Amino acid sequence: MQNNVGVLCKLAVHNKKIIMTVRQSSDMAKFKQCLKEAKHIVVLSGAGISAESGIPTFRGAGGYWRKYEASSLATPGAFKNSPSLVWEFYHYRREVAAKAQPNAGHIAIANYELRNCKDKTVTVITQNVDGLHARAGTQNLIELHGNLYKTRCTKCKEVLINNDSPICEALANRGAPDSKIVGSDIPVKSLPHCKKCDGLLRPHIVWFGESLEPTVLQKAGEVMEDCDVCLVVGTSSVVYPAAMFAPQAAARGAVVAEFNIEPTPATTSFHYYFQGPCGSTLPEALSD
Ligand code: BJW
Ligand code: ZN
Repeated sequence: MQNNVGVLCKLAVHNKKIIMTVRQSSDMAKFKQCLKEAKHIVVLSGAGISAESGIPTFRGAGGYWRKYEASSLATPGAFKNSPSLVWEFYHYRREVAAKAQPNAGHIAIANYELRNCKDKTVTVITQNVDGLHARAGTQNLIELHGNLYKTRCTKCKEVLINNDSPICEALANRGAPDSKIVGSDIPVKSLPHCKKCDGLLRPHIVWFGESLEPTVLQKAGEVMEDCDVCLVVGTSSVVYPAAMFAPQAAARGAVVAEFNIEPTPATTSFHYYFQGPCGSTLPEALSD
């Protein structure tokens, strides 16, 4: 891997751009030294960390289910318009994620936390809803956008863990990603319902246009504010508020390293960039 790739590190905070005189680096040995000296470490992850577990990312070729862009179904409007279609989509994703296994990237992070928890804090802030960080053994975990295996009642708002497969009888053998399948016709009464108040259940996931849970957002803000090193892993850094976390940390002086197969709009804001599949780059970065 090339050292000192020679990109000036631009730190953008809101619309103010500060040009720093440091050069972006891909010097793994130097980054590992920073990690050694750090006391508070945050890993901010996105869909790319689960790509090597076979879970499609949101943007790019894999980000379609049937003819729909995944992000067009992750909206309150899509659920209002067709709860049946949106439940098929989430049923499919629940089944895919349940069969997937945490990969070398998830495991490297979990093992790093386990080895270092006596003298450092290591927090994973994930945008992912697949549960793979927790299954790899990560303890200190903030799930910003919810979880595929939690439901929320649209009426009484109760949030419950639900690992049923299928989540209801009517969704058995549904959710195939085949682009020739048109529409979805499961009657609302046959979709998952609340055992307490009989309200329609929805996935406990933050859709576009919805606010993140205030307590979750506050906790994430606090650990980002405290961290001295941040690893930004497998995220396109285009979805807010998560997209601003790492550039803000870099702007106040934290060391930020990005791990991605390709550059993102945020890459030039960061001190280190490690290009490649994070199932390979993370085990190297987080080994002793
Ligand atoms: C690899 C790899 C390998 C592949 N190794 N790397 C400010 C400005 C403009 C807009 C807004 C703003 N503030 C809020 C908004 C609106 C909106 C937003 O951000 N829109 C943008 C798209 C412009 N945000 C919201 O609505 C948020 N709510 C909010 O802020 O409320 C207040 C508010 C509302 C409206 C206006 C203003 C304020 C909520 C966002 C919720 C996001 N929800 C989703 C779907 C739910 C989860 C689900 O169903 O699974 O979350 S969207 C989707 O994107 C999902 C993801 O968590 C999220 C981020 O995607 P991610 O993880 O980065 O994945 P990809 O696919 O984009 O990237 C994968 C990356 O991996 C790529 O870079 C690859 O190269 C890389 N990769 N293989 C390493 N092996
Ligand atoms: Zn209810």
